[in-house]
Amino acid sequence: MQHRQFAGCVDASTRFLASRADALSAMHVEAAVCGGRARHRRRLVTRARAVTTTTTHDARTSTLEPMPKKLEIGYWGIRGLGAPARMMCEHAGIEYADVVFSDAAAWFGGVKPELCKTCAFANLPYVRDGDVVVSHSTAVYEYIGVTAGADAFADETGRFANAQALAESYDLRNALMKVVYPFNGVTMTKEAFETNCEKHMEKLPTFLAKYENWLKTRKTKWLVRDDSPSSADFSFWEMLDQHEIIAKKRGMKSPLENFLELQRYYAEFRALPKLASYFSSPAYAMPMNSIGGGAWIY
Ligand SMILES: N[C@@H](CCC(=O)N[C@@H](CS)C(=O)NCC(=O)O)C(=O)O
Repeated sequence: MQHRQFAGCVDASTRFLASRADALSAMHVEAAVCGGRARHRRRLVTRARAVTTTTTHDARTSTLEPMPKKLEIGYWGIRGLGAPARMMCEHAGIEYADVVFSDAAAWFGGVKPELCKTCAFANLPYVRDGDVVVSHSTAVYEYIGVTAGADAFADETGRFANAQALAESYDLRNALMKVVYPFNGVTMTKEAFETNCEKHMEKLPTFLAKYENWLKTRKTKWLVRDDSPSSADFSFWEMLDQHEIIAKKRGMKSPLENFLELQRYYAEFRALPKLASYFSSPAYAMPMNSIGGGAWIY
């Protein structure tokens, strides 16, 4: 797999997008860059990434896999809700522009109002595919999943299994966010964070047991499929990884200690060859949560 990366270089990525005749993408990157003054220009980090379409991917040999497409993912410069979308594109070998906003003005005052003309729900993350704009993380993951083939389930049972596993991961994410950020009114001080984080980690096995039992009941390698992770896997794995990191940072044991099936699952996902370049990329090294947003843990 060949990657052309233009890390942290707005002009290069803009040129890249334009050279790919993706006029709308280029316009939005320009809008993000030019929407602010020069200092905004310096602070906005836009990365564009290309994966050659000539690469042969195992997954695409399946009849379930549609042709690769060119997408744009927009999110802040954190893992947050953006990481699963980035991972999904990397895993599928989809050609995509990873538009990273590090300046609130560039998003709220520039790109968001523009995208709202197409999608009134426009938010971060979003995925843009030509004229189509989709926001809300789970819908974004599902859009990429359908586009990439990860969510091309053999029947409706698979679709609803994926929807449930995805919704459960969002519940877990919401529980974590009450601890991580002050804006929800629950964790307003560092002291409250220490207490709430402890309680959250104590409650985490309740979530993990559900996933452990889900895998044992379904007897599938991934949450829905055997042959490929689906959108729910990318979302849930990100949650597993964030909790592993939090546990390490706090000198705690792995939350997966008593969950053998999840240990297998976590390790096998991390070892996916198609994600190797993602795990060694700056995208995986981004903080989990926003320092500017007041997160108590990154
Ligand atoms: N329910 C939405 C929540 C989106 C959201 O809260 N996005 C945050 C970052 S995690 C944001 O800063 N959005 C920018 C905005 O409100 O325009 C989702 O799942 O995507």
